[in-house]
Amino acid sequence: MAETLFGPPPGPVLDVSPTADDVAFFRANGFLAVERLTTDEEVDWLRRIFEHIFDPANAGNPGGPVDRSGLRIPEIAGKLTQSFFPEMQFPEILETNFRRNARRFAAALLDQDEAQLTSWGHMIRKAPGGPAASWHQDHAYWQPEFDYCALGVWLPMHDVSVEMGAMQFIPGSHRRGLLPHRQEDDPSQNVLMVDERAGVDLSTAVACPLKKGGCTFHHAETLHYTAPNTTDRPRLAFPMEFQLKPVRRAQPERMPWVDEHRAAIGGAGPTLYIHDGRITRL
Ligand SMILES: O=C(O)CCC(=O)C(=O)O
Repeated sequence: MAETLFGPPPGPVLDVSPTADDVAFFRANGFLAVERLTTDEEVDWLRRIFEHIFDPANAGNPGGPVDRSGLRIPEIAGKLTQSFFPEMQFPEILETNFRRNARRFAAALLDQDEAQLTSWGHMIRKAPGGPAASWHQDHAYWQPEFDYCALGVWLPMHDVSVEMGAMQFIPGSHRRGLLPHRQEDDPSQNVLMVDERAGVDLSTAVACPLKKGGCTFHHAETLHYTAPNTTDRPRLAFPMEFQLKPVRRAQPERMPWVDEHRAAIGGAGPTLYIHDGRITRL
């Protein structure tokens, strides 16, 4: 049974929509920073859920955080931990300003019917001293057997600086399609980075520090990165992915880094479609 430990999302209701300039900027650059997507009250409420999920006292619960720091640097000072699909345990997340406004933006930015877009969320905690999230495209993490139409929205639970791990993007990289990636760590860990052969000019990167209540959007093929957290505070971010139902391809896409991960964990497993707190098979 779903927990209702935190009650419904607090008011006030806030409705925001993208401008024509926002849409044009996203289409040209593959990302967009939005000054306010939801209220401070709602971010505080989401943060309480976030801290509950990441509380060591709740370790091992369904949806509990997993270590995504990799094995490469065992002595790393802080961890990067991630909890998948918090809306399964707390479906009231689906009733937030955050999700409603983000879905409206996603429909306009992707030029899709809002009713066809579904979401899944994950929460990422980068502890003080926690590692970078290397340059990657989200699509690189997905299944070669499917085509996707998707974007991510990234909502921090507080003001976020570049030093804490704000999002950074390579403008226009979404127009290059899926780029070659490689396993940055042991393939069992599935920590990906774009391959040097892709020839990415990192000098064009744009960093997007945010005030609480603000967010960034990025296309599934926009290269993005977050720096190591060199502050003394944990960086808490709640990304949500919006997508059309993935479409099976006639031939799988060539994604050798996915093959490597599958081999390391003993196979592919069933392909699941996680949508709005529900799971079905694709
Ligand atoms: O939160 C981070 O550090 C990385 C987030 C990310 O890569 C994403 O949301 O796609």
